[in-house]
Amino acid sequence: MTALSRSIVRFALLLAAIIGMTETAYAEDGYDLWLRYRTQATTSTHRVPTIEARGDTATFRAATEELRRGAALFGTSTPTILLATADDRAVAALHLPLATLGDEGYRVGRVTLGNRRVLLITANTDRGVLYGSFALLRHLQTGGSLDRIDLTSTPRVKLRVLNHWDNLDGVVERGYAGASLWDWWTLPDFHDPRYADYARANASIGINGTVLNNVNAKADSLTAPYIAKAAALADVFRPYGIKVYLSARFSAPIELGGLKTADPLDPQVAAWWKAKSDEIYRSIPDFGGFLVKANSEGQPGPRDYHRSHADGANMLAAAVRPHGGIVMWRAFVYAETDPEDRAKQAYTEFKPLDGQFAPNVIVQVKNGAIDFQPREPFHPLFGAMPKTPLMIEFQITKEYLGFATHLAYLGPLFAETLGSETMQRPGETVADVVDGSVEGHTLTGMAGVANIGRDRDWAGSTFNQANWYAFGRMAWDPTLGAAPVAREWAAMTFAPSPGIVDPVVAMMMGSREAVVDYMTPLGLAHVMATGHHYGPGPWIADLKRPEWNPVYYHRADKAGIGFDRTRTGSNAVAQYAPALARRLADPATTPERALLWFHHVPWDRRMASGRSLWAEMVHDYDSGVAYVADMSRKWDALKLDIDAERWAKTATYLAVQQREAQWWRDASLAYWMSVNGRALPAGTAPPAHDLAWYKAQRFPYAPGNPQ
Ligand code: BDP
Repeated sequence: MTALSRSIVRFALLLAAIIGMTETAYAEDGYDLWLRYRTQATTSTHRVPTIEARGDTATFRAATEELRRGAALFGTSTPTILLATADDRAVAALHLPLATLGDEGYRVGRVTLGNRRVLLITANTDRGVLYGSFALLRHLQTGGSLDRIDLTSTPRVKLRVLNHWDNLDGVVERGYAGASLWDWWTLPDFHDPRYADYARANASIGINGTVLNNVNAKADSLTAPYIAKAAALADVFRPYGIKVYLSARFSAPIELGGLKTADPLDPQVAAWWKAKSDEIYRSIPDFGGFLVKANSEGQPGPRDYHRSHADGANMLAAAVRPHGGIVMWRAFVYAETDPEDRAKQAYTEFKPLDGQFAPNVIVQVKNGAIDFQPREPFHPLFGAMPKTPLMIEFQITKEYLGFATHLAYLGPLFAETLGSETMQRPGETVADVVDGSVEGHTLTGMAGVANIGRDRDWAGSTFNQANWYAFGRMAWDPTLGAAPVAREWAAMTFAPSPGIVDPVVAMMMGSREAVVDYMTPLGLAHVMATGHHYGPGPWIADLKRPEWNPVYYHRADKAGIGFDRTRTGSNAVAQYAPALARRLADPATTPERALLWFHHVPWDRRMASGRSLWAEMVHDYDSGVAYVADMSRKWDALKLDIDAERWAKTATYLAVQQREAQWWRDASLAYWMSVNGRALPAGTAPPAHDLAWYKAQRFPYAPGNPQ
């Protein structure tokens, strides 16, 4: 298309939008997320569906209102939509098999009531009805028809929780989408309308819990004024089925209660927490409970008093138990003084505690054993603590995957971890552990470190919204698959036409692998710059604690590269099930994508491709960079199909990503060459600068870095 005809098309579209002939919006800023409810129809005439709600709770009202918002999706053939719970007389008379839906599942389908055909959204609870309403809207947004519609679904995981690493001063640790959404200062008085929109977005993907404050918690969150503020948020979220949780600082009895100790076995400490919990429940009757980061990265915890993590968790669990609350106790621990391989420490600490946790404790384990890297093998605790409910923690915010500006769809990362076979029992996957099916645990959960902030588009970029979306959908059902979820999201976020969905999903599906390729190929990890983790820093070797230094993780020398986690090294492989441990103990049977995570191997090692390891690394860096260029090409081709504002921001971010992918590749190669003294394979472009230049880059104000 020539520039002139392109402008003509643009002008026509603009005109059409202005006179209301089409719903193609030009000023889309991403605020509406995937809840846009626009149609592709060229006419805006539609009838408003008749909605009959057989219930008058705030949740029923939220469902009704949402369906009204989406009225345009129903087009002209509008059925009567009936919202009713299973105990409604008319619904009960239908004898539908609703018992298996539990208290959050739903069923959407056409039924005949008396002599009326209606579209029935039913469930055992009003929350289920709300989820069903969102499912119906999603079905229409993704191009589904109302003929023979039959949507039935029950969540496989009970707690589907966002973790906000939001500080009370509005700074979000590892946040790249602006300040915290919670305006603690004007709470509890002012209810920013965004709070309700946040709740709608979460309910639409099945998220049913939110931890409001950072795991690096301040005791202040547990004071009366802040409890009142949290209660105000809980009031807004309640109709949407979302419970509020708080991160608890373990030393709060000292800081707030004036006690001399926070020893979990001290009766006064236990009594303080009990009284504090009672106080919280007086304001928030459905308070979810506490999330705790203890004895990790300087946080206080039971180990300070020579008590175990179980002692600490159980004491808190006893405080919330009378109210139905739970404790999510994090396993992300590595001690300041412990020389053991960092990847082994959580297992070493927690595995012996299996069976010692109270029934309302769930141990929250990061997807991998280090820290949210672009790729990590699944955490060895999954499958290793059968008597303990384990929830998985993913990071939705991309601390180590290019912040908000890099396009990296995390669906494949979530799916890869959840689909990993633990080999503890035949066929057992991480998802089977997480959904509790292996041991029959009913307390199950998935946590995602939120990527949400005050940015107009909530997540810092349109494509980051997909990671929030995918987290919720895959927490509801870990077996959904990354590609189907991406398709839904693309259809809802842009339009349900293959011309848009196909290229967008094609961009997304390889995007995380591209980040792995240009940052941490073949099992490398934690080679990012210090503190903010922005950009490459594989050369860093001067930080106080060994495991803070990238050189600790890659161990590159003249002969080879990689962390030996076999018997000749840290023997971390032995933390996996024996059959898997055997496989990972041998470089020949270790998947190449995890090679350098488990093995120190020579630069000359022959890879499956026939290339040497060194040539393979160079090849991976180059493919990562090339993938970004290809995403840009695909995005350019969509220019006329996507509203100008969202298109332009993404295009700009792709250009940033291109530059930074190149920087990662060049800096990494310059450094590896300084270590291995090798030349680049023939035909490979040399780094743009010398190593000293890369080493000299400083970014003191990179976002998200706690000061
Ligand atoms: C790391 C982050 C740090 C968090 C920590 C955690 O760099 O900011 O506090 O994880 O999960 O990824 O506690």
